Amino acid sequence: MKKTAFITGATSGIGKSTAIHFALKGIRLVLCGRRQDRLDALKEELGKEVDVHTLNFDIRNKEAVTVAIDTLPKDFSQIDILVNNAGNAHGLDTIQDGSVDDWDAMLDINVKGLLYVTKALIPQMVARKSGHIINIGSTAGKEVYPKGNVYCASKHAVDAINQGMRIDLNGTGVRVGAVNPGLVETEFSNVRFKGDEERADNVYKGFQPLKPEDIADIIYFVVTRSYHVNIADLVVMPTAQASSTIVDKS
Ligand code: NDP
Ligand code: 8X3
Repeated sequence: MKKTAFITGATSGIGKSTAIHFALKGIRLVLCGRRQDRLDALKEELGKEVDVHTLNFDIRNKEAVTVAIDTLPKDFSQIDILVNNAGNAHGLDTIQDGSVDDWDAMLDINVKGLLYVTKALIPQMVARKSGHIINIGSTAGKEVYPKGNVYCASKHAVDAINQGMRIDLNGTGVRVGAVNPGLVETEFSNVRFKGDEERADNVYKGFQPLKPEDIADIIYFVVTRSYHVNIADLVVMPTAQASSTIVDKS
């Protein structure tokens, strides 16, 4: 029987590439995001390959998350794979200059939103004694970089939650693991710099960054291992990157 994946943040970047990769491999999809036009376009395109259902909610809205998941149509209600991907950085400022609104956004989306979605989907996985949760962390969750403060904190929290989920779900049959990318060229920096495209483009200039397709390929690898194999925590960087702050742009 075909598996069904629930992907948050499917309208762009890593989530969108994962949706495309999964569809081409025959994995049915529940795709989430706030931009309805993009959800519609994905449904139209990927619906040629597999069954696709879309959900439009702001992951910060606890009630909207719960209602969306609780009212999934019957043929999409069994979720085999959850990719907790929705997230972004907002701003790049010292802690003394940072915006409280940016901090709220990062903690509410990257941490609390991930928890709301997971909380709503875990019970069915535990009841079936099967399921796979992939948490998209970051190298920023392994190492703090200058002005990264709260974004790094949010991704360190994802790292801790990933470990905690795996510990607590041990023995239930549900697999839990994280994929932690370094620099991937997506809309990430555009969001971080609030639409300043020149500043966003500069982040990826002078070296070959990862493409969202690279991460999608890795996520597909992670979810297609034999059942007794759980990739618990995977870090992937561009070859030109050695750490959050060391990137060869020569
Ligand atoms: P993008 O900006 O391209 O995609 C972010 C996705 O998250 C979009 O689909 C967006 O959908 C969704 N999203 C953002 N805010 C909300 C919200 N409030 N409610 C619902 N959905 C939301 O960035 P990436 O693909 O790069 O980022 C995906 C994940 O990868 C993030 O968790 C990020 O932290 C992580 N990551 C990214 C790296 C990079 O270098 N790009 C490196 C390491 C990790 P919409 O706007 O339609 O709601
Ligand atoms: C995204 C990678 O280094 O831009 O998590 O924070 S970085």
